[in-house]
Amino acid sequence: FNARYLKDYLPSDFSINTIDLTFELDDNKTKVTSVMSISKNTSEANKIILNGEQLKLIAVYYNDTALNASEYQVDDDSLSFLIKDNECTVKIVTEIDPENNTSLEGLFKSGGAFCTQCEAEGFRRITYYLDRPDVMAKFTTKVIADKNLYPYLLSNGNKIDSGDLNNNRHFVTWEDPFLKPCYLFALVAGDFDLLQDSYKTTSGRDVRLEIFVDKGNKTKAHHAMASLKHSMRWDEDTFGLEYDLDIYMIVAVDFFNMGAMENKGLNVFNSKFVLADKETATDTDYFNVEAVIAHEYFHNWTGNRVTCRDWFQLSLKEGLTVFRDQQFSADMHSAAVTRIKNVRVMRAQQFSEDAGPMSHPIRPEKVVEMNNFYTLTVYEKGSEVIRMLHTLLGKDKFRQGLDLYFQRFDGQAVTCDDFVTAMADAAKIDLILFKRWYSQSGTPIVKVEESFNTNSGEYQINLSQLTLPTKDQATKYALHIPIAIELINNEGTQSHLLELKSDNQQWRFSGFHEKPTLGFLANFSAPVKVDFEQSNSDLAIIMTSAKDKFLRWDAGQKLFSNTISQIITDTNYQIPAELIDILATQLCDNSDPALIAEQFTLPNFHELVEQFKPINPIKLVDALDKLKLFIAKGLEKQLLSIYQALADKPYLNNAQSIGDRALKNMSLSYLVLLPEHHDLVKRQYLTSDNMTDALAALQSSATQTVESFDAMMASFEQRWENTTLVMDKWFSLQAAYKGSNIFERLKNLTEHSLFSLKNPNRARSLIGAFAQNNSRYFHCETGRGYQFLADQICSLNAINPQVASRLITALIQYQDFDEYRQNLMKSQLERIAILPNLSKDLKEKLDAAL
Ligand code: DPP
Ligand code: ZN
Repeated sequence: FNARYLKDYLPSDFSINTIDLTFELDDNKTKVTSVMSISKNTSEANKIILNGEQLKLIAVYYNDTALNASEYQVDDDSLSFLIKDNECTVKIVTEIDPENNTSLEGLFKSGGAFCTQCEAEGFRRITYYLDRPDVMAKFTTKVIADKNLYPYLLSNGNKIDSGDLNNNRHFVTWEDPFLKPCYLFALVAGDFDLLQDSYKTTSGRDVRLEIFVDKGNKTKAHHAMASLKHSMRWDEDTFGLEYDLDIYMIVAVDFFNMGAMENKGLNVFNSKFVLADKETATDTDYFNVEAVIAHEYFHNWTGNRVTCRDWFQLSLKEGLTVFRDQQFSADMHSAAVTRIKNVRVMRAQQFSEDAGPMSHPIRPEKVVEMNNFYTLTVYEKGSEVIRMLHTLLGKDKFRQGLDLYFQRFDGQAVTCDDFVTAMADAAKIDLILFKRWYSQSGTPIVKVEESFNTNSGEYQINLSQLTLPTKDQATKYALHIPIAIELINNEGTQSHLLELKSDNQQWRFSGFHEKPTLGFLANFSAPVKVDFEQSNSDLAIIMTSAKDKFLRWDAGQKLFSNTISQIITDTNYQIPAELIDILATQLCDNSDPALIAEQFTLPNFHELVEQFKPINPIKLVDALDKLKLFIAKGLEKQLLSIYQALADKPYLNNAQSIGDRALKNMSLSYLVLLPEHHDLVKRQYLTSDNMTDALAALQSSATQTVESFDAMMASFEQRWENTTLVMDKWFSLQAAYKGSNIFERLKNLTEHSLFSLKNPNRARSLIGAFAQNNSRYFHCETGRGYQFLADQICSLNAINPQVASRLITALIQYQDFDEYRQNLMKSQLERIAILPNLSKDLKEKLDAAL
């Protein structure tokens, strides 16, 4: 498999101006006819090389004349022939097999429906084409299928024709007036329930909104519809961006590799991010549905109207669109809690990706399989980079920069550099150094030293930055890092934004009577690690007095991780009772229950691995358990009274009620550590009328091996066996079970009639959840946890390489653990590496890791 490099980018020799597609749908022999008008971009161009994979070529016509086999070359991934004229028409007929397409790229079947996924390079599994995002064409799509089985035939744009055909077939023709790259092409055919609504844009355009879901699920689509309308309004209010077609369609399918896909006018969604009602979806699910609906909608401007020149620029659309969806969520909910959730993902997952064998800048320079670069780095760190621009420019200038970006580039395929330059030009600031964030991988460590001169009242901060070498880059340079701080003192807290631009820098602040307490990195103003030792008493001051809620929360997290560090290093360590006093003050503040729940949520296993690596994972799990039990005992009375006060509050779907449930279930997660409170779990499970509470009860039971766990799980299974998304939760709960018979259980689960590796959600719900959430057994001494994961990856390699490649993350980051475990993990990777027909996806990661 060959790597591709950003430095080798060349514009295409040819343009495809229009493409007319005709699909005659059939489970195993779908016929695709493509008629393209092609023109040369340079007079030297003569041979066109079209991408194509897994296609059966039926015929090629050049200006209406069939080419014979000597006039073209076809191999496993391309079709090439001469283009003699400056402008010509090429017709290509191919045949594909959607039913056996388990990779879920290109055209495939999900349940009874046909659907497509073309990003990044799936269109080449539909027909031969210049499958690259800078080739933008006008698409017309005619879909033909059986009328009873597939009453809805959908594609991008506006419906321009429809009618009946022979053999009980019908057709619909769609025309997308906007030029687009083929990764935004979509087709869906099936029988659905349809939820319809409409939206009037600020300028008065009426847009039809349609959400297609499996039969019987219509009532579960209302939240998605409301979320869509909120997103449309928000983007108009915040960025002046309106929708541009007369119709916006969303289709929910059960078999989908990703979360969702922003195809022009026809989003295809993993049903997990559409369907929600209180019985089947948790508050977190509701939040995520809204966020993903918004994300895909926002792509219409940041991604579709202005798209990427090449796939190395993926963060151009993803980093920016994640930033936009995060801002939207922050506006719709508690901004602090939303920010905390973003930061946890960075610290628990992105930092380790950035330090691991697949480390890459947000704009990668080398790619073997593009699907491997839909990463936390490109998405989440990419969003943090946009957020830093927002912080440096301020809200108004950021908006002006975005306006200029659209003014310059609407309808084009552009680069990350183009984006930053537009920002710099609009704000009239220098962002040359800032651009290094796009080319440098790794997480900078910012070291903080402070001093105070009692005589002069001058407070000094000294910052230095260091980025360690990563697998992909040995040499690192200083970055432009915006650092928001608070200087907390009795005379009033000051906020400042420091711009760290070199290896070392100092700042002085005067006029203090006593040393202020430093709140560092307010709102997580940059994606960095901080090296700064603060006393427990300073942390306690920040926890109660910082203006920025993120800082308050973060100080508490530091207190927890300092404590865990002590427990790990000193087996006789006695956790100080003062910890309980500090925490108790937080329980009294009842202004934001969701925030309190976050404050009491310990840093998770993965965040701590990142801080303490290389580490013996079992010691870490033990330390976490010990701290949690200490808090449960120390605050038992308070937690119990909070729990009881909230236990019987009726379910409502509003911020207060969601926050109350978060706080209640946080309390339960501590109380369950004390056997005398096990009955609370059972009671909550039996009396709950919503999935949030039922699931919280089961989660608490799985992690504490509460006696009634199996009985509750059996009743849960019986109730939900026909509800796919809920059964995913059931499998995940089983995977998190902390009993020593977990491996027999896992074996039985993989043989369960409802388990299948062909459905990505289901595969992830068992295998991913085990590797991610059951650290005690995934990392167990025998190596069985690693073996289980490797076995499943071996099977998935042939079925769905993308899903296999995601799941291998837990093994390739072996450097995070002790040597004994590193060896166990490596030997599993070596087993996978010798698979016959190893996919490109896995090969790229294994080559990096071994
Ligand atoms: N472009 C999709 C998204 O992130 C992923 N395929 O929305
Ligand atoms: Zn996206």
